[in-house]
Amino acid sequence: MEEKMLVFLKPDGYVRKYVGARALKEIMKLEPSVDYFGEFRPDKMFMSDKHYANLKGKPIFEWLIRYVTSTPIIAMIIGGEGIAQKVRTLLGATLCENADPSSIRGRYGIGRGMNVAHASESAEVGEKEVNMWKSMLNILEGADYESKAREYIEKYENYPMIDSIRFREIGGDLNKGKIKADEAKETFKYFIAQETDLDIDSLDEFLSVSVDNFLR
Ligand code: IDP
Ligand code: MG
Repeated sequence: MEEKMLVFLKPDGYVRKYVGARALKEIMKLEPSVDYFGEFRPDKMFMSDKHYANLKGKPIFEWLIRYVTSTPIIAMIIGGEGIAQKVRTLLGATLCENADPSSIRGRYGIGRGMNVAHASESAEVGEKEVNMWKSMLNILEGADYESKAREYIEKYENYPMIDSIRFREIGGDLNKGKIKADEAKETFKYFIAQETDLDIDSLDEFLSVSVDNFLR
């Protein structure tokens, strides 16, 4: 049965242009139908009370909401036979260090819960999330969202990328107290500036969240 699901590039996948394009390219190889593709800035209330409401009370919850609202995201509604399971297999396990090294999260995640993209975990969750998000997104009848996705991939698939292992090394040193938070933040800023076309001065909260990711 054709099922629908929600996928979005989280702030690291949005800011690190090659990483996001690469993740989208792998997903598009599954040849899904594309019902929506676009940039969107979710507000904190929507993410905490709706999208991630089931995770309320978890120790990572406050950090998670800061993370996913630290920049805009790229949201996508896609469809296909068994699509949720296929995309989840491409993504890999939740925590980057546990994910298969050939998976999207294993290869491209900054570390821990900074893991490139969200994808509905099943057909049932997909239906729920698509309904929840549809009312927020401005979906235009007859728009060619598949072309928009392909244009985004083409634009960014040859962007430079800093090996995610370098982010994880800095994060590990920070976690062990070998370097200080402001030093880690400066290094992340130096890396990210090479990977993005966004104004680096607009990414201060994203850089702070990236540092805090390794301090918990
Ligand atoms: P999923 O994204 O693989 O479905 P969920 O359990 O639904 O994983 O958690 C949502 C998001 O919360 C994860 O993708 C990740 O960003 C973050 N997260 C979940 N558990 C942890 C954790 O133990 N440490 C750090 N981040 C976590
Ligand atoms: Mg989930």
